[in-house]
Amino acid sequence: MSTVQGRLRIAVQKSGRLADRSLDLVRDAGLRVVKGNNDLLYRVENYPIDLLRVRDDDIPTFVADGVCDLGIVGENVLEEARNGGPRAEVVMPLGFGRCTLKIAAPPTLAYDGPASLEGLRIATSYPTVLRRWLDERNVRAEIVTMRGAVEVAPRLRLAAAICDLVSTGATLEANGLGPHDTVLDSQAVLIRSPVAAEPSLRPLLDSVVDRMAGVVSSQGAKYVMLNAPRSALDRITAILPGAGSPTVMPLSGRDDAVAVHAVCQEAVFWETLEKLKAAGASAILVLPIEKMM
Ligand code: PRT
Ligand code: ZN
Repeated sequence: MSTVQGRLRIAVQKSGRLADRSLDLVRDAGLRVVKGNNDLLYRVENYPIDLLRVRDDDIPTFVADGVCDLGIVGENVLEEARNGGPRAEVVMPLGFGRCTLKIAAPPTLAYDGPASLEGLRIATSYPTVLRRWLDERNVRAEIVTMRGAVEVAPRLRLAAAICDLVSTGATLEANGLGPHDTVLDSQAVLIRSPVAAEPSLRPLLDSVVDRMAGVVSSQGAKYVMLNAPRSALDRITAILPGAGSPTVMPLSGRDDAVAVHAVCQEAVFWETLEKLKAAGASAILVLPIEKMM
């Protein structure tokens, strides 16, 4: 049995690095979120859906157990929560919350690949992920689990190296640590419960997933319109980034030129426009895409 009778539940981080973007995604999918008097639970006023706002570490379990139907969480947290029990299914990567779980160490440690860690102590908040990574490489090392401030472990002589999340690398640098091997590349993902929702709610659940997929795929995508000489059509469509097959339409009163419309999945830079122009394109328009399905 999943969720409260008659309502879907989506687990999101209450506060922290993923909280705002998670809420944005929910809103962009057309769910009108209203804050109730309960801080843990926000209601969606236009659908029978609640947002459960929790610590990110609780999200994988809530979704795996069917307490929530969907969840938004970092892959790092999801992987760390693997325990051999039922698992939440990853629906799709969401393109935000990117970071890397990395081995890092002071310069005094001569690091030359995972084997350099043999017999050492490594501090981390991700013991499960690190253990798997070391085992796969036949490295025996001792893992010290720390909830936070992992980067100070080498200075306190608690560990010879660390395994921690990095985004800009500023924290490592400030602590005199150098980045080495990558243990995991991570970003926020949408996860779905293996426990089936009530039959009456399944179409709504599918529609929320589809809408979120639409929001994610339209992010960064642009609609490009231009006029092209027929003779340069192939060259011009080849320049359009990630366009698939564009729509080509006649221009009234002109046999030598056509209008080209295309959805570009990748960023369209000034350089691209300059190349299009040099190839003979004119009247180039680049428009944002609000929704895509
Ligand atoms: O309270 P709750 O448990 O929900 O939150 P939390 O404190 O566990 O997590 P939070 O909000 O800090 O991060 C949530 C998720 O954001 C993580 O699980 C990752 O998936 C993702 N994320 C993305 C990051 C970072 N980037 C990141 N840079 N999580 C942590 N960091 C840390 C990093 O470890 C370093 O200590 O931020 C610090 C700054 O990083 P640099 O490299 O930019 O200096
Ligand atoms: Zn957490």
